Amino acid sequence: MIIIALGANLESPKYGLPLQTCQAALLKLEEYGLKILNCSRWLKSAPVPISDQPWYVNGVVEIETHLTPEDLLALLHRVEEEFGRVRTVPNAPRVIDIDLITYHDIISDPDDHLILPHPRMHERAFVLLPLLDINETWYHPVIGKTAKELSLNISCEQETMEFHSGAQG
Ligand code: PH2
Ligand code: MG
Ligand code: MG
Repeated sequence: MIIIALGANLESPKYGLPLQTCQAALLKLEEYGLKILNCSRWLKSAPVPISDQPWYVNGVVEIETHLTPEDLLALLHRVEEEFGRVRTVPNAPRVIDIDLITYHDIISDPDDHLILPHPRMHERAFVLLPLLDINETWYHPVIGKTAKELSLNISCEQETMEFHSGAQG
């Protein structure tokens, strides 16, 4: 299973609110040849670490691709750039962030440029909770726990909310 995660907490001049930007980014990734197999619900989530940034919109998507993990990551970065992502400091607010979470059962070497599974995915509500929509039994090959088990250990300060019908995000 290949999983990517999307997040946004700033409006984008071209695509609008964070939810619309995430949805537009998915369409763009399809144009670039990724096949979208499953899409989670979208969540609103408090910034991690806690700060006075706007809340994020987050979701995860299961995809299929013939790209290698490195080429897939390069494509994700290219789409981030096309959507106006400007990299400043870590965890800065952003119009779009697209992360590669897991690529089948690949486990990277610790000094690889691309760490798989994503090194912080197992502690983040905004990745784990949407992942439950897609596959609760996904098994973290390093930690040895399922997505469901990992979700039970999420720290309680990570607030999340579901979108209600009609919400625009
Ligand atoms: N992304 C981060 C850092 N913190 N917090 C939330 N709620 N959602 C995110 O997508 C997020 C974050 C770094 O990429
Ligand atoms: Mg990220
Ligand atoms: Mg990122």
